[in-house]
Amino acid sequence: SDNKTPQEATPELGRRRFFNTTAIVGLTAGLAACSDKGGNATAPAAGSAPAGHATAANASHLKPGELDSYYGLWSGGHTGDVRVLGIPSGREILRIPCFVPDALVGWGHTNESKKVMGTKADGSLRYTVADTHHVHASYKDGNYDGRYAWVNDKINSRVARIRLDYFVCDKITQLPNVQGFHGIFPDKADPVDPAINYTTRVFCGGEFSIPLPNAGTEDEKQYRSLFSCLDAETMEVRWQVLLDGNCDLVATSYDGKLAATNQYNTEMGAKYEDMMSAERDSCVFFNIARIEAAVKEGKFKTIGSSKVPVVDGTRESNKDPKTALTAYVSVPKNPHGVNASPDAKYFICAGKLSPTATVIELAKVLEWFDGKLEKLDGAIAAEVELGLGPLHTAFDGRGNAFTTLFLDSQVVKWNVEKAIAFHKGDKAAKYVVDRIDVHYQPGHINASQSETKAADGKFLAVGCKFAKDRFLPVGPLHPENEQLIDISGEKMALLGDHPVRGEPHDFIFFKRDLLKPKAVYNIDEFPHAVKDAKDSGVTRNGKKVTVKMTSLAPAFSLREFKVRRGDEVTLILTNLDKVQDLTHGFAIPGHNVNFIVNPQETASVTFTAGEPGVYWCYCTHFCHALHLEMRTRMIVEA
Ligand code: CUK
Ligand code: CUA
Ligand code: CA
Repeated sequence: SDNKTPQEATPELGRRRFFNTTAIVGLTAGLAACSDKGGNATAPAAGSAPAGHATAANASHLKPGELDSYYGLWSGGHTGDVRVLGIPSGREILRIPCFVPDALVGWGHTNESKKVMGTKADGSLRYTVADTHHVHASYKDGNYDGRYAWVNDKINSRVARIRLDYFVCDKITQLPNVQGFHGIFPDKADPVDPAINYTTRVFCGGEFSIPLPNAGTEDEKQYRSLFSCLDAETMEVRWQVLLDGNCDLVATSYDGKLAATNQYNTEMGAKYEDMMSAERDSCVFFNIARIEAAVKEGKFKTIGSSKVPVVDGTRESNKDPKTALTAYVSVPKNPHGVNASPDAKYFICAGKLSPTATVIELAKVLEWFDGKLEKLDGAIAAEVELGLGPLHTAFDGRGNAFTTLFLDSQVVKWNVEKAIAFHKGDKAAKYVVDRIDVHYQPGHINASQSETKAADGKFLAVGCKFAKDRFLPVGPLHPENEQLIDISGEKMALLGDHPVRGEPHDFIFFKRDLLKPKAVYNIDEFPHAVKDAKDSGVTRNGKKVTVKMTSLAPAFSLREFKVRRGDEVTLILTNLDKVQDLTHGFAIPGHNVNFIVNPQETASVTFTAGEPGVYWCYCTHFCHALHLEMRTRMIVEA
């Protein structure tokens, strides 16, 4: 490969230097390089063949019946869901609908899921589109604790929470006065109370700056972005911070004291050429304890009809380190991605339009807040060249970082302490350890347990944005290519390609024993549960009819039920089966009804009874040898 830092080869200055003010030309040239990769893709790229690692070569091929060793949670992009993948096999095991209706389970059709998703006054769903980017899970003692995961919807500024005992979305919150909500990350501890060494907050970065309140002014210099904090349990928005520049991705420190978001638009431009006009942007740090103290002391305002306290995090108001709520560390040109190292020492911010990664030392940022570090940029421990288009970084827990190079279609493995030594002047410190070609244009990257103190350095998953020629052609729409790389040795080895339905962005994967999912629901969690088949029946209140029913393979508790044309029918179904994997479905022809009930689950739907006639309601989810016979009749009378 021709992709070398100055250390590895004679520098090709034209390619390797920071993109300068003619950056648009540079960017265009870089993107042209993307299509080259597709054009000559028949020639296998050097480094793509698994080298060494005879044992690892089979690691992604599990024998029949063999279970994966890691759970992976993948965002679904604009399918609005979250996918559960087994790693290392890459098999998709489940899709968890969150923001968007799902026909398999009836998400967005049942009353229970509609309540989570949010409805308009007429009972219809407020939104049926979404764009999920980032999935992160709750922490305890620096590792995942298996309680929750959160995912963002960029389009409508929503946060969804997933319960990891049932793998279902149980709450969705919309952020006020935020557009283009992008980065999300839970905290890992409380900044003040050492007994709280687990997640109690979720931080959210607002990417698009807007007028606040949004009264439609055209002058973009008036636009601002907000950084939001949610309560992890109640999912209510606790506070927001007003910023100069935008927010993007989010990282949190292991001690709970700091959160940060990278800013690519410190210029506060409305056009991309304006957004990339400055040579340096920022990674802005938040002093969580001080922000919460300011909120307590009433030092906030509110915006528009929102009651959420908004503190002032702008540069002008936060010049004095001793009282500052925010600290803007400078980072080269349009950074993308900020990731916390598992040794809890650093945040790494990738340059995107600069070929560099910036290593920021958290202890120094805290020193600055204490008034003990003269210049904030003294917190920059290293700023080293990696390659073109660095985006996101993962870690192996052995001091190495892995950064995706979008334009180079590579992953670069580099040693953080050596990069720091190099930055300090030790030009013999060889910080780049290895490079591997990936296929193609990687965005997110993550290693097994990477974002925990238990990073284990076994596997690396790479979200390649373009699959091009890697799978059977299926017309113009290509899948994405999630590649798996063995990182257990010094050199990386490509293990496999996994096609995934568009369009995952971010993902995490962690040891399977961190989760204890339940195969059967607790019937008491459903307030409307029909706990006994004898409670089945039809009750009428004017035009409103309630039908209560249970399922127990291979029958529904009612053989038939009668309603009248135009009735508003609410049908409540409890699955009394207690056996693992015994799910039933319930469909009514002509009434747009179909949903499932898992063992001991209750779900309900509300619909208007149509034309008089007989409607065979049937089980849609294969459950029993008599699955086809599992039916009931809805008789609609005139
Ligand atoms: S962003 Cu997609 S490659 Cu939305 Cu996480 Cu970086
Ligand atoms: Cu019950 Cu199929
Ligand atoms: Ca910029």
